[in-house]
Amino acid sequence: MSILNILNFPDPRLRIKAKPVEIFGDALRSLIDDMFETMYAAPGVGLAATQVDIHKRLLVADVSEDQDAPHAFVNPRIVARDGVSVHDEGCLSFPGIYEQVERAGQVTIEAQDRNGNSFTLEAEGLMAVCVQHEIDHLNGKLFVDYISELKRGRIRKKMLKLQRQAS
Ligand code: GNR
Ligand code: NI
Repeated sequence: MSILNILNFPDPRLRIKAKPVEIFGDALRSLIDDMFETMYAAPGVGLAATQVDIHKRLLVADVSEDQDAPHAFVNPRIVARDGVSVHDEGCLSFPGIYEQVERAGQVTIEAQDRNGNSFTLEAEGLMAVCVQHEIDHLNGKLFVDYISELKRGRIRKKMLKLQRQAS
């Protein structure tokens, strides 16, 4: 297993739209394992393949306290949404940035698991927030796209400054 490099905003690769996963096999399972290891090490509650520069429709999530409830979603689709919830969101591609985002409160997700078997999951609370945030990543959309252009510009400047200092 290995920890993968996470792209930081405003890296243009975060805007690439991911393509469906068509081949299920050892390479996919090994990528999923690496994504879990990367997410747990960060630590984060979710990670989309886009964030590790892999433009396939695949995400991992674990919103449990004890990091003992791993969920992998391959080719996920939200097939129903209900209610509204506003949550303070962070993103591993924006270290130190938190913003309130309004999303659906409950979602029904259809996806495939690591072996290609289809399943349906109803999510609410942080899991619902997380899956919506991750599916946005797969579409090249970021949580700062929901806030004002002024705030987004300030965040962009702050991120670029941090990246200059780090290199
Ligand atoms: O670790 C994460 N925490 C989080 C908190 C509130 C809403 C969404 C998230 S997802 C984020 C990890 C991440 O960047 N996934 O793409
Ligand atoms: Ni994110």
